[in-house]
Amino acid sequence: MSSYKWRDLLDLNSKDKAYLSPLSCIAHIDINAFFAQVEQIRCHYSVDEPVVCVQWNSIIAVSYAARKYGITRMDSVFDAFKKCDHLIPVHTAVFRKGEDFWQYRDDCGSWHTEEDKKLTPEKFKVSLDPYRRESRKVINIFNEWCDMVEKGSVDEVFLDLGRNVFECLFFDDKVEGFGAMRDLFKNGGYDLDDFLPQVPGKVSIYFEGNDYNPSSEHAYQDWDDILFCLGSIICNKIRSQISKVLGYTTSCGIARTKTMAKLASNFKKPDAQTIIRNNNICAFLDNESLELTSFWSMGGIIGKGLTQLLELPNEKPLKYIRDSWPVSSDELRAYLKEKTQQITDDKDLFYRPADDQLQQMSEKVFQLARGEFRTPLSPKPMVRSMMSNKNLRGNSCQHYQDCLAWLEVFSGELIGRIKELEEEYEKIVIPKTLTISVRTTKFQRHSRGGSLVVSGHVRAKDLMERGTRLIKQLDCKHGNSEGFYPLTNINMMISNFEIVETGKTIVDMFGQRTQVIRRSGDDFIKAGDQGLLVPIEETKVRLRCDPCNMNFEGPSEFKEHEDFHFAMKLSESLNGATENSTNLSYGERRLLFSNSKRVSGKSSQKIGKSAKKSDIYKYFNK
Ligand code: DCP
Ligand code: CA
Repeated sequence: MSSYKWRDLLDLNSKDKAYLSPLSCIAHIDINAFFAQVEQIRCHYSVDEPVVCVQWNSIIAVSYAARKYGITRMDSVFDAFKKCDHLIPVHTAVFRKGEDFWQYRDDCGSWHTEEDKKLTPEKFKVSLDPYRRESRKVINIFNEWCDMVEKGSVDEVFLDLGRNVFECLFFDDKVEGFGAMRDLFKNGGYDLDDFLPQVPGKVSIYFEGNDYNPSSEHAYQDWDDILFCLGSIICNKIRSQISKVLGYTTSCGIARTKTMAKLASNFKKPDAQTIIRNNNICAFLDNESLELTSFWSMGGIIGKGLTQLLELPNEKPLKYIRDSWPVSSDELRAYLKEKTQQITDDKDLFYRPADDQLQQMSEKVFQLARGEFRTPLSPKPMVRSMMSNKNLRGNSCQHYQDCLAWLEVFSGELIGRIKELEEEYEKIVIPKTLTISVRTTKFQRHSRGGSLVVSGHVRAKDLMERGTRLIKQLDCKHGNSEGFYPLTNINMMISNFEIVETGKTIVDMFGQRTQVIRRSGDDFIKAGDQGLLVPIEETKVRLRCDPCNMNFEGPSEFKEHEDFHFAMKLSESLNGATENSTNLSYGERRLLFSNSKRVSGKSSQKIGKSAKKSDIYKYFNK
């Protein structure tokens, strides 16, 4: 008979209960050498070419091909060239001071000898936009497969596979051999507290990836093994789709908890997946030299402090925890309490847990050492503020005009991020407050903030205008003081976000108080004066498409017209657009066709390296 109950299995079907079930099945997937892979694929290098992603002189991501030469993130690009003379450094995209868009400058970088090819922090600001964009595409794939996705960082996620494995076990026609179990489930002749039947003697599914199993335990002792096996098949499919559609290799771990899944994904890189079945948890923790500080959230001072307080040995420290405190976390808590009381001088301690933390901390350590620390997956809360920041070197900001040039960059960056947020949550995000802050050579900080009055989608111009007024005030007040210029830091922050459901018109958003001209696709403007809201009674809402010079009677006609533009955009995305297309917004047209601010031959924000100037396929695919 199984050691699991029907309740444990059925709980997998609940998003709230699955992570707590003894049959929980969690995956962690991390993109290998993320920024380096993005650049390798964008620039059409092969996986065997030693690509590194560079920010100024520093390497921020090392491809696995470059790792073969012993290159690490600690190396400067110059050190890396010493280790591999055919290194392929690719600099991140950059904003140029005074411009509100980023672009790749693929023939530039600090390693070039020609002065005009060097990218310097005095004139540029790094943009991580391309990586966030790629990250979003990967997340979209996870969301297609899984109803519970937690974004860990820009390149990693946790997946609760509960519903996926449940469905596979009971309903997937391609998964054979579980007929008896399916009949039992359908007939419902069981009590939730009944134990599950024995797993079938003959199972015709196979683990995909590396089933960590050093002592060659039988593959299918109980239903958890079956579910992990199904989980491994599902993860392999998800990872294959990412690789096929986007080109990225990933590493994946499948285990009972988030912490174990993360350790498992880190176990084999690149392009691998490791399954830690419940029977093999202790073997994995003990044989693979894992310690308390190996766990996510224990890497810092707390893990180090607990290692000291618990006097953990170097050899198999987690086994030591299990053996020393075998029954419950109460013993561990009592030990920790006594120990902290013995050491009175804080200088001798890395970390002193407060009394009210002891209970929680001892439970956590007790569970971590057994691979049993269960935490729910949580969707990230929506950000409520955003900052674009620049640390300034030398004389790169020595007067008011320089400030404006950096504000252009910030406005462009923040608008890009607002747009991302809007796409991610399918909502309209309207920042209501804007703050400019500067730091002087004398380390003094000065800030000025104020409300931002915008209607509908906020534009770079809105941020720039408001920012300009604020920086003017700062400049008037402090600009002549000694030690103000050159500034050492300047930033723009937007906050106090108003979140509006999409699909609502500006009238829905602001009530029957606004007079609105709806211009094109999603671009609203207020009529009349300086952006003040005008009572609706004064005039009827006008629905108008400026590019086509057409007015519309009602929202449905207007929507139909919008759909026409959307379809045309899609067509142009495949076939190429012309400069006089009415389906492109001003910003899109400028990005695609304006070379005025660009250096020709360089790939730009929306256009891949090899793409034709009018090929917006990539853009609309994003
Ligand atoms: N990153 C960075 N600076 C750091 C750490 C990371 O800019 N100090 C960026 C670049 C990485 C990305 O974040 O590509 C993801 O970080 P990871 O720690 O996951 O490292 P990689 O994905 O580069 O490598 P791995 O294959 O080991 O996960
Ligand atoms: Ca990674």
